[in-house]
Amino acid sequence: DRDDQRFVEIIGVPIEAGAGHPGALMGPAALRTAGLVRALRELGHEVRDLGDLAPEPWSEGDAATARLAEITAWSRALADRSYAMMRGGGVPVFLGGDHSLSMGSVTGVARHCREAGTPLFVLWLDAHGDFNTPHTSPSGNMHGMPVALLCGEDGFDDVFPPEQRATVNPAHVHLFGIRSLDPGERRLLRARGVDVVDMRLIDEHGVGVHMRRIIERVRQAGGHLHVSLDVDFLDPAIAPAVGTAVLGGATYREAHLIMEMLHDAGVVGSLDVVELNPFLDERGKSALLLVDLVASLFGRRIIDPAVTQSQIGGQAV
Ligand code: 4U7
Ligand code: MN
Ligand code: MN
Ligand code: MN
Repeated sequence: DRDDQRFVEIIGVPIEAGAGHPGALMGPAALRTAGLVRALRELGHEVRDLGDLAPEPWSEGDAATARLAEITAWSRALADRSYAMMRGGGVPVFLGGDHSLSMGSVTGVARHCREAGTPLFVLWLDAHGDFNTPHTSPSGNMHGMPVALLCGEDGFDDVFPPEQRATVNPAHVHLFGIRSLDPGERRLLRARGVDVVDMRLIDEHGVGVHMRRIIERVRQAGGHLHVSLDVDFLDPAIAPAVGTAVLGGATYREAHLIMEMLHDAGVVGSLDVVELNPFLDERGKSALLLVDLVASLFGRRIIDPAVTQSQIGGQAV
């Protein structure tokens, strides 16, 4: 009886080589345990769980070389899989795993959008800008670099040689919830014209104002919106399962409102749920919250909006 049923394809990407703390490779399992597939099916969607991605074996060396080789193997395998999932016509949902996986997931989406002539927009829900390059990164951790790679910055030829790269226009990237930027990435973000909605703007205007602006832009372009949800976007009090907690994150209601607005706009074509570190969770509460947020993004609501509207006399809410 719903008119918004989708074909949702879920794939786990248990990678943690991009993060500073181990544990994120348990993320896909925890999200499944928390009921992600069931929640989406209960909403009436057709859901296929493809299990976890398995890349080709990578070569070992010293620690840093092995990490780069591992991330390269995952990124290339995931980009190919993501592209194939897009061609299949469903909504791919990528379960992390650390945020370096978005190098692969979004590259695959971008290859498809380029071919289809569809403008690609990215909404990056995160405490961090993730716009470091190997030259600017203070930590060397690649989960702090995916947006830079996706926007075509230099220093990533090991991950994708130029012919495998599919980039996103930095002017089509919206970073949202930001409260921690390193000096190098801040300079780069400004130079490339990336839209940064930091927590200060959210406090002053509320999330609704900026979400409406972003959604309207995607709609008018007839674009595809890829949403990348880093658990540390949320306040650590409600989502403690992160290795990179930053105080002052999004509240429960702010996060739900964002998901509800995105659902109603019908613009989201692909999703990453990343950086869940179940080793650091408290009785599964972060995983359960993420499942609730994904359910909101796919149409769960408290009450049918038509009912609410009749109660307030037909005024648009
Ligand atoms: B995440 C950091 F220095 N910027 O580059 C870095 F603060 O995917 C953190 O958003 C990156 O969690 C966090 O290491 C990456 C650091
Ligand atoms: Mn982050
Ligand atoms: Mn991130
Ligand atoms: Mn993180």
